[in-house]
Amino acid sequence: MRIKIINPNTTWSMTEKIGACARAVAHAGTEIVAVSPAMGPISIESHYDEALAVPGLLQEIAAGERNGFDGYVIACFGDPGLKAARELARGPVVGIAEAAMHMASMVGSRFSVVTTLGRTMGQAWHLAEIYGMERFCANVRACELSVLELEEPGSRARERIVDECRRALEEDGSDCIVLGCAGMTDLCEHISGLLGVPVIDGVAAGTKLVESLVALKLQTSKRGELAHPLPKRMTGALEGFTLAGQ
Ligand code: 2AL
Repeated sequence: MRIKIINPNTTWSMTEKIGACARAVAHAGTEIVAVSPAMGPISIESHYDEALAVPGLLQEIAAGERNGFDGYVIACFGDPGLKAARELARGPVVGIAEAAMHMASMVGSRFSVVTTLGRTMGQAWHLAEIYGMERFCANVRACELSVLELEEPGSRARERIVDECRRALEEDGSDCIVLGCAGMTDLCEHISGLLGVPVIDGVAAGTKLVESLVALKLQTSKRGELAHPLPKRMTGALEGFTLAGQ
């Protein structure tokens, strides 16, 4: 089985970390290929960043289809481009926010999301709402850390995140934590060890969900909304995204 994990930002140190964490949970027979798009923002922490991350992400899905991948994980907590990626892919495509929230709903009664900047909290709430996870989501909290601060060795990021997770359990009435950024993937075991509750990292959750869907031979439905997009000419800078007839 071959799974492609796409970190939709272009910071490769983060992509390598994401790949290592996915490999650590995948079966020995599963090949994990972790990539960043050839173009896009270096981190995703606004709606603008998210919109501009999507074209490069879709290029990676299209390339994955040509190269025979069985499934995909979109490794950014805003789940950018998820539905468009599903239209292009035959196999399953899972976003890390949807994976983490669904898994959290199965191991706890209510979860708190602990994310990076306060401005990304609205998107996390929006996703909880559209996934039907709002009733499981006790709160969304931010550490006011930028995504790239998570990549800085020696930064106080880890302590700030642990503190916020602890406050979440004390104040939100939640019994498990969802990590709100792919860049937090390496902190999962450390935090669950300290706090003694399930801590769900979407990269691991997404990898195992895609692995399960592929093993069950469950592909993206091509009947209706998620059918391959219609053949269409794209113009200007997006000319390369023109879709020929299938
Ligand atoms: C993210 C993430 O997972 N990757 C990224 O660049 N931004 N999410 C976030 N809430 O900051």
